[in-house]
Formats: sequence, structure tokens, C-alpha cells
Amino acid sequence: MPRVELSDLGWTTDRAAALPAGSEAARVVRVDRGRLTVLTAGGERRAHPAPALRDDVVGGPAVGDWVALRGELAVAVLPRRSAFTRTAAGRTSAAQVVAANVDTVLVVDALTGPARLRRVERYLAVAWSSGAAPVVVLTKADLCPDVPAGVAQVAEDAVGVPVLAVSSITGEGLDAVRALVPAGATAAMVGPSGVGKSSLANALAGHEVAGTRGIREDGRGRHTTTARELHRLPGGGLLVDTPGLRELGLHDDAEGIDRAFADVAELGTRCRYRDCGHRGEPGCAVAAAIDDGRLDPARFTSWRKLQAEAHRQQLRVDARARAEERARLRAVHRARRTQPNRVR
Ligand SMILES: Nc1nc2c(ncn2[C@@H]2O[C@H](COP(=O)(O)OP(=O)(O)O)[C@@H](O)[C@H]2O)c(=O)[nH]1
Ligand SMILES: [Mg+2]
Ligand SMILES: [Zn+2]
Repeated sequence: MPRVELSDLGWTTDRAAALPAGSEAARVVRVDRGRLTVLTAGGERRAHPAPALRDDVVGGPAVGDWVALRGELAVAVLPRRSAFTRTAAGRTSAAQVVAANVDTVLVVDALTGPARLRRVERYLAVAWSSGAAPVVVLTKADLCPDVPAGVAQVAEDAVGVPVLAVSSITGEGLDAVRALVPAGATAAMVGPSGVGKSSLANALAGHEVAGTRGIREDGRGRHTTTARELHRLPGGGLLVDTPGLRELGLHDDAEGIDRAFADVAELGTRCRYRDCGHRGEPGCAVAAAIDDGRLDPARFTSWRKLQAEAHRQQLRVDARARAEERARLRAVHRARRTQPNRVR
């Protein structure tokens, strides 16, 4: 690979301060059973995390991370600007990072079939809580008889978020997506399987970077999207194709939800009681908006479900943190009990 400018990989000079002396900056494009593929100014290289980083699920290198390299060793992960985390699985209270330093999240859905508004809302909340700015990209425009209507329907729910229509077959709308991922910017695609994420990645890249369904249904002989990878686009932007977002959890804070449901959050500030639960309290502005048709009750239900999920997540994180603390204390006590014998 020819030499590249670090800025084309998303490097900003303010990150340099976090780089340990004698190390070189590199961006993680792929993580394979703990082994890293990284991009440096000199091109693509293999590397591996230093032992201290290896077992750290939160702090360990993830796709999109900037790491400090000493030879083949990644000795540090530089502070993240944003992070997608996996919270559902895992043995510790800590969420696992699946993609880091993402500027823009392309929330992908198809214009075919009924609009999956509830799903888009959820993705938007996850995107906002990751620290990146979302955009909705509606694919398969070539198959949709009324694209403006399809866009308008989603736009109504995607408050304050651009909604674009594209076709990976005809190329319609691709330039608008490219404009969202200029040189040095990093975008990640999220969305259900089958909506055309990999096709979009390939169309943007101008050649096949991601395996799609439909070419070979059995998936043999080609890489289906099971591993996350950072792809370089011709315009200099970077794109992460994430497999199914089901695994991506809401963060345990409600901030992402508040942004995705800015309309509901705004109504909530007008309720008579500051701690109004919008469950029939007098003077509830949310109930009033539902009554006179300004707020879709299905959207309100969706908001409530996500709120409950974030709350459960918070409780889970707290419970796991307590369990970990208990286990740590038990280990300390055990060590103390056995120590005198060993000393003697
Ligand atoms: N007509 C049409 N089909 C598309 C488009 N994008 C994807 N597809 C088809 O939709 C199916 C799923 O696409 P794929 O990219 O694998 O979806 P992914 O699971 O989200 O990565 C494949 O059969 C694609 O050929 C599009 O813009 N137009
Ligand atoms: Mg795919
Ligand atoms: Zn209320």
C-alpha cells in the first residue's frame, strides 16, 4: 500500500499528546482472535496487544481504535471519542467495545416492506448513546414505488436526523452518503440483516469489500459479515460494517434515548410535575400531546420500552459490579487465610 496521511485515517493532532514516547500511532482495522490488523502511515501491518491490554474487554483494542505501537506491540489504546458497546453478553459488568471513534452512524433500513419505525428508533437511541451522530439511510430505492413517501414516514420519527434514500443497484443517492463520510471521517453501518448494508459498503467502496447475501446463498467461499472491519473508501472516508445490531446494547444512561426522542423529552419538560412518569398524572403534557394527536401513542410506547430497557441495564450493571466486588473480596480473604501457611 502507498504511504497514507494519518489524517486520512481519522487522526487528529490533538490525539498526539496521548501517544507514549517512542510509539507510533496506528488505527485498528480488524481484530482476529486478539490479533490486530492496523493501518499506519506506512501501510497495513499486523500487531498484537501488549499483555496488559489483552484481557481488558473495555480498554483492549477494538475496530476503529487508535493504538500506540512499539514495533509489533500495541502498548496503549488512545482515548476514544465514541464507542459502540456490546452489553448483552459478557461475564463482567463492563461493556465490550465493538467499534470505536465513529463519527457518523448510518442507521440502515430498506424502503421495501413496511417501515420498521420502532427498530429505527432503537438504533437511533443506540447511535446517540455511542457518542456518534446518526443518519438514516433507506436502501433499495429502486424497488420502492414511492420513495418520497417512504422517506417522509421515517423522517417523522427520526427527529432532527437526516434521512436519505439510496440504491446500491442504480447508484441513486450514493453521492449524498459519500458526502457524509469525507476523508478522515469514520462511519459505521448498523441495521437488521438483509437491508443491504454490505451491498452499500461495496457500492461506496467501488469494489467488493464485504460479502453480501444473494450471490452465494450458502456463503461458502466468501466472507459473510461476521467480523467487523474498517474499510477505506475511495474518497478517503472509513466505513465499519457491523454485523446485526441486535448485539449492540443501549448504554445504561438515558441520554441516547432522550436525543432519539427529543420530542417526547421536550414534552416531558412541560408536565406539571418535574418527576412526572406520564402515567396519568394531572397536568401531563405528554398525555395531552397523545390526546390531541401530536404524539403517536406507538412512539410513546416505544420510548417507554427503551427507557425500561436502559433502566434494567443499569440494574444489571450495578448487580454485576456488586458481584464482582464480592468475588474480589473473597479472593482477598482466601489469600490472607492461606498466606501464613505459605510463609511458614
Ligand atoms: N434491488 C436492490 N437490492 C438490494 C439493494 N441493496 C441490497 N440488495 C439486495 O438485498 C439482499 C441483502 O443485501 P446485503 O447487502 O447482503 O444485506 P446486509 O445483510 O444488510 O449486509 C441482497 O440480495 C442484495 O442483492 C438495492 O439497493 N437494491
Ligand atoms: Mg452484510
Ligand atoms: Zn407527564
